[in-house]
Amino acid sequence: MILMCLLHAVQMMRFTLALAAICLAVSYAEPAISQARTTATTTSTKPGRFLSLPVPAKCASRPKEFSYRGKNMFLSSHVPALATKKVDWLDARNICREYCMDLVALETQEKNNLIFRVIQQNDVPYIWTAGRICDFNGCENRPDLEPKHLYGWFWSATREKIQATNRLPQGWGYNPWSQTGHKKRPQPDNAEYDINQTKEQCLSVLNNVYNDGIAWHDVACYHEKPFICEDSDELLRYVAATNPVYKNF
Ligand SMILES: [Ca+2]
Repeated sequence: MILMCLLHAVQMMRFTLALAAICLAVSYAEPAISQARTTATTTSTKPGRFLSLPVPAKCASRPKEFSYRGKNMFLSSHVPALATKKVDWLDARNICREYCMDLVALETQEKNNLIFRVIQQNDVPYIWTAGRICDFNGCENRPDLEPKHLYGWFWSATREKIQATNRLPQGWGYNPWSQTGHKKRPQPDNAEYDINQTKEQCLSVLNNVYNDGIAWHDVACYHEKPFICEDSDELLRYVAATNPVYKNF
């Protein structure tokens, strides 16, 4: 019985991962507007990209720089193999995922404060987070996500919704979205769309790029940035269930 349940769980996980890979194959990555393309090349130059599956040996030896509530994290620029790497949003996710991690999700003010401190103390100019706007296949016919710029954002790592962008999030003492940007308007502002018709679909934390302190910005996903990875319970469970050698992480 236990074996059957385990097999069922593994099958469900495979299905979920396959579904996630299909749903997010259309995801592209981006950073600050100052690096915006000026041509009409509006989509990724790397078509047909998918989410990566975890690599058990990398999961077992993943970098553990700091942790929050039992989840290990690392800043890519502090890992020797990744120190000089700046990558687009999907590449950042996939690098994390090979370690059984994903881009960091900032669900609470306490966790957001921790990540803001890491950025401040290490003088990091910007990072990618797991935040993305739900505007790909599977996000249509969802009145709860409309209008998208207010209600359509979510943490791709956990598929958890992000609270309305124009209000103080419940349980927070400040709105993490910047109140300014390229258009001198509150974020998200989809500003790059006016320049080259590239949508700002990914969530980056920028460090005072617009003299606005450390704050959230919607940015075009093709921009290349360092990133913070966080343990993915889902991927760790998947690897533990499918690879008896890696039971304990
Ligand atoms: Ca923006």
